[in-house]
Amino acid sequence: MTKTALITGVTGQDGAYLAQLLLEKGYDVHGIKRRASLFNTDRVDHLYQDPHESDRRFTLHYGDLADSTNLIRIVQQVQPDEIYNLGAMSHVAVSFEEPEYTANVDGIGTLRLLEAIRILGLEKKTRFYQASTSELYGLVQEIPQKESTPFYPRSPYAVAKLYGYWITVNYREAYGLYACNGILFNHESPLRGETFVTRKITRAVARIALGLQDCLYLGNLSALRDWGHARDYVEMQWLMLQQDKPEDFVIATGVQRSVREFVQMAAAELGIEVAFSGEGVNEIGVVERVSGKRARCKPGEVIVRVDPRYFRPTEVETLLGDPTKAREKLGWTPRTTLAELVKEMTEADYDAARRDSLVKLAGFQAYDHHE
Ligand code: NDP
Ligand code: GDR
Repeated sequence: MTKTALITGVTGQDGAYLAQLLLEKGYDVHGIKRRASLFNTDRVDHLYQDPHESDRRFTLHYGDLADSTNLIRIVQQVQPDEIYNLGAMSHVAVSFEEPEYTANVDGIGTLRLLEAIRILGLEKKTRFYQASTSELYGLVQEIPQKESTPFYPRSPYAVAKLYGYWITVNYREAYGLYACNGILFNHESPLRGETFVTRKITRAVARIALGLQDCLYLGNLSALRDWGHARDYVEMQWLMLQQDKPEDFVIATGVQRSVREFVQMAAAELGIEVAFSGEGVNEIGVVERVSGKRARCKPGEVIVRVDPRYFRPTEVETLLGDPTKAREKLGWTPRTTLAELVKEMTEADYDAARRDSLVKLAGFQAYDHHE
């Protein structure tokens, strides 16, 4: 029997990887996308199937986690075996600017989906995955963090996700729903949004190497994170819904690095050695050595500076996950090392920057010439 999955947030980083994985596993995949004034389906365009194709297995529906009538209608129409709730206002810094919207979408949005399952009498049929987060640990109470570590959220985003976490647990206990939380630590990829720190770094380093940008402005360089690859983490999201009974799992690599170290790793991929000096807002990253042919910058150039506008009112300084339970019960281990992740992201951004650079330097002329 073909299984049917419904993914909220299908146009996001994880949604794109998960949709691909489920299609490969033979699922019929439905995704919810938001109406926007510009195309917003770049990440899933390669999966798009014309609505006129008879054996279409990937379908997009307009919808929004802020609209319960729409969610109920889509769930009724799709009758999913599995719902993956990945949709969210997912940027921690932006949640301080849009706290009420974040609570509505990330917190109450989760409730709306769980209620849709209940209202439609699908408690026995539909399994539910909630995209919970290491941000729940916030001001950490224990190192490393595992499933039993107490939460201490530090942003409107994390507080909204705390509601999403507990309402998922509550519906599991109250109504016998197969509902699980994946407590995922940071996971990245070439599809990561450009304003999250890893992608901001790999994109900037590539552009600096090619002379398209002079300097990268960052906030807290000392923040420590446990970074994995999104492709590995969506596999776990699926695995969590295939067990005999629903449980919550921490998903992490167990390796921690600072933002500063991430910059150095990404720059090194392109032959740029960066040394940091100074303190606080005066800290700078300077090119110490350049090797190979890919980077045009010179030793002595300042390519990283601190801009306090990227500081958060309350920061999460350190996160490090303990994925022992996932390894033992799901047989899950991350496949991609941090070094491989940094390489993949930097190479992808270097290719993109090279295209920009070619267009800037010769593109229009070359185009005219060939016409
Ligand atoms: P992205 O920001 O890349 O994607 C978020 C998705 O949610 C996008 O498809 C976005 O649509 C959609 N969305 C935003 N607001 C709404 C709304 N009101 N109604 C419906 N959909 C909406 O996030 P990721 O893919 O990185 O993360 C997926 C989930 O996992 C999120 O819930 C995130 O909070 C959580 N998470 C992520 C981690 C990470 O490190 N990546 C770690 C732990 C948890 P649009 O494309 O139109 O903006
Ligand atoms: P995070 O990811 O807040 O952990 O949330 P982000 O990449 O935004 O920040 C990581 C750390 O880097 C510091 N930082 C900067 N961050 C950004 N975005 N821009 C900067 O210029 C910058 N300089 C330093 C931050 O202060 C922070 O400490 C991500 C999201 O995907 C959430 O949805 C998810 O729940 C968590 O990961 C786990």
